[in-house]
Amino acid sequence: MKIRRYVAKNTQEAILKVKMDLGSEALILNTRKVRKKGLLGLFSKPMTEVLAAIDEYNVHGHDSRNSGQASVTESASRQRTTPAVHSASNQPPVSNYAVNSDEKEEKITDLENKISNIEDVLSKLYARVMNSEKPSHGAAADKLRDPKESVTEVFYNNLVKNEVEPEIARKLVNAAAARLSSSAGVNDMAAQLSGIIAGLLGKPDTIQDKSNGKPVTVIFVGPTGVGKTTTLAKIAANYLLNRKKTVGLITADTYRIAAVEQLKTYAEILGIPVSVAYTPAEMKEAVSLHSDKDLILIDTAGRSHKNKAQFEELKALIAASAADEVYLVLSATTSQRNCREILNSYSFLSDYKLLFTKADETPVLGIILNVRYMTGKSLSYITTGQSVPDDIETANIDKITKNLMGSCTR
Ligand SMILES: Nc1nc2c(ncn2[C@@H]2O[C@H](COP(=O)(O)OP(=O)(O)OP(=O)(O)O)[C@@H](O)[C@H]2O)c(=O)[nH]1
Ligand SMILES: [Mg+2]
Repeated sequence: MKIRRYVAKNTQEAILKVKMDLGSEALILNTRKVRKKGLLGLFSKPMTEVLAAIDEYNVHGHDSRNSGQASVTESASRQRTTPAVHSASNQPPVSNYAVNSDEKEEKITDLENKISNIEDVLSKLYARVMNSEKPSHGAAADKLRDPKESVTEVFYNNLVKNEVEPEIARKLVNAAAARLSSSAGVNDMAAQLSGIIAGLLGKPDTIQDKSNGKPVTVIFVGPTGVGKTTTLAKIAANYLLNRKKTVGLITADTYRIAAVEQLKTYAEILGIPVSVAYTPAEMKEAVSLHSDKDLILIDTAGRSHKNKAQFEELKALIAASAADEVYLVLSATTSQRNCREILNSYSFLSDYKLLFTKADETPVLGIILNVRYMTGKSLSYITTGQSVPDDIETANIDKITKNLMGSCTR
C-alpha cells in the first residue's frame, strides 16, 4: 500500500492531483482543511489536504499506462534491430530478456525488498500524521507496524472521526481484517469493510402497503424538535402527489396550539383531512374515521427524555392507535450521549423503525450506525432539509457506508 498526502487550494484540485499521480483506482482516505503552521498561517487561506492510498499493483498498473508510449517505441526499435542480429550470426534471435535472467530476478527481489521497506516507513509516517502530527519519541512508537495493521488503523480512525462509537469501529475493522490475508492491500480492506458496514446497516424498511385494502396506520414518536411533523408532511405529500394515494392525518400533539395549527396548515395545503385526538379514546375514534384512506399518519408531541410521565401517556396513545408501524424519529445531529438517553426512554417500544432527520446539518453520520447497532431496528427514511415534500429519501445504504468510511464528502 502507498499512502500519499496532497495539499491544494480546494478539494477538487486536490482530488485531481491524486488522480494525476496515483490514477483513478486511488482511494481517498481523508480530507481536511489545513493552514500553514505558525502565526502567518492564521491569516492565510485554508488549504485542502487529501490523504490517498493505493495498492502497489495499481500503482504499477498506472505507471505502465503512463509509460505506454515508451514501451511502444522500445518494441519498434527492437523490431528494427532484430534482422541485423539474425543475419550476422545466422542463429535464431536470442531474446535480450532471456539473457541474464538470474541477474534480473535478483534485481527484482532487491527492488521488492526496497519497496517493502518504503511501505513500512510510509505506514509509520502515516500513523504519525494521523496522531495529530504529534511525533512520539518512545521506542514503542518507533516500532515498525505490520502493513495490514496500519491499514486497519487508517479505517478505524476514519470511522471514529465520523463518530462511530470506538468499540463498534474496532469490532468492524477487526472483522474486516480477519477476512483478509496478510498481503491484502488497502482496496481489499475497503471492500471487506464496506461490505460489513452495509450488512450491519441492513436493508431499509419503509412504509409497507397493506394488501387487504385497509389503511396502513403509521405513528411518529421522538424527542422535541427533531422534525416529526415536517417529516409526516413530506410523506403525506409524496403519497398524495406521487403515488396518488388517499391520506388522513391525526395529531395527538395537543400540548401546544401551534403544533395543531402546524399540521392543519400542511393538511389544508394538501387538501387532506386532519383530526385532533386528546385522549386514547379519541385516538381510536380518529383512526376509525379515516378507515377509508390508504394511509393514516399520526403525529405526536415531542417528549423530553427527561420527563418520564409523558411516556406513559404516549404508550397509551400508541396502543389506542393500533398503529401498524411506529417510527422513532431521531435527529442525525444528536450527540452520542443524548442518543443513549433517548433510546433508553423509548425502550418501552418493542417494534419500531428508525427515521433520521437533519442529515443535511451534519457532515458525520456515525450516529446512524451506532443506533442501528444498539437497537437492531431497521433504518427507513432519511430527511435532508426543511423543504416539504422534497427533502426525504429512503436511507441510501451505499451513500451512508461511503460517508462512514470517510471516502465520500457529501
Ligand atoms: N435542516 C433540517 N431541518 C429540518 C429537517 N426536518 C425538520 N427540520 C426543521 O426542524 C424544525 C422542527 O421541525 P418539526 O417538524 O416542527 O419538529 P417536531 O419533531 O415535530 O417538533 P415538536 O413537535 O415540537 O416535537 C423545523 O424548523 C423544521 O423545518 C431536516 O431534515 N433538515
Ligand atoms: Mg411536531
